[in-house]
Amino acid sequence: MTASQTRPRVMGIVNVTPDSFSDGGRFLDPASGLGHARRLIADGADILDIGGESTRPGATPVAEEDEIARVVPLIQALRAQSDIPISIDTMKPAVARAAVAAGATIWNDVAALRFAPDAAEVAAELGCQVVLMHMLGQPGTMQDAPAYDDVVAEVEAFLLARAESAVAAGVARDRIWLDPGVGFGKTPEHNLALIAALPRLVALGYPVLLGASRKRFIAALDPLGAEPGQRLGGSLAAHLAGATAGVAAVRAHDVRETAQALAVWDAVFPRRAAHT
Ligand code: HH2
Repeated sequence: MTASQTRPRVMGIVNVTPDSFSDGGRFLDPASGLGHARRLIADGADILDIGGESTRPGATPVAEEDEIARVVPLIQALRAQSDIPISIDTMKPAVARAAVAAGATIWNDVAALRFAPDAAEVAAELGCQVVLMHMLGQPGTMQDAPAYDDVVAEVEAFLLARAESAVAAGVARDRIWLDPGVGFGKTPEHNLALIAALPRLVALGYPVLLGASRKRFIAALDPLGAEPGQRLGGSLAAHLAGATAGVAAVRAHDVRETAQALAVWDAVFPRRAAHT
């Protein structure tokens, strides 16, 4: 992140998975994955986040070599056509390593470098930026009655501890991002408390990533209910709240609409302080 940045960057989501919660199966073959990625770039994405394994509860775990086979050809093809920053959404060091060799520069780890013993060392060795996200428990069971005494304090303490652990392993402090992990072991109330507390997380001094796109807490607030494809309004509202709090980036499926919403927000508040 640079000091001159005035609005959050848009991280477009490219899921090359058969079972992601909102777009599983749509972009699994290499041509449609690349077509989707190019579309997101045209729509205004600043970063692309490429994932080959769904983290939704009940998703089938993916073998390392299969995950690499899903994401690496896409990263290589993209790298040949565009210099957009690419992030790899994986919990596996070997996948991060292969993705960085193919041209990714950010490792987005929803496990915050906890699920593999060598994760922090590999992140340090790769020298890439690292997103450390909060998740309570494991993906398969994280939504089974998540409970906290004080969700904001606990998520904040977790993220700070993970950042210190990454630094101790050799990751440069200025390459670390934090993410409260909307929907990862949280009730709708927990998610809302964390979104409301984003200024406190931003004040920790690390770039903050917010990923609220199409998540289930939005349906919980909609008296009509809403399938994932019907959660754009709620996604934009949450991401604009993040923008006001000073987050560095928002992770979105609907890149064009998100970029447009942020452009209007940016034009309405042109004189606010620049983000870190
Ligand atoms: N959310 C998802 C996946 N990765 N990474 C970060 N840093 N923050 C998030 O909030 C986040 C994330 C879940 O969304 P999606 O990729 O659409 O679904 P799935 O995990 O089913 O592929």
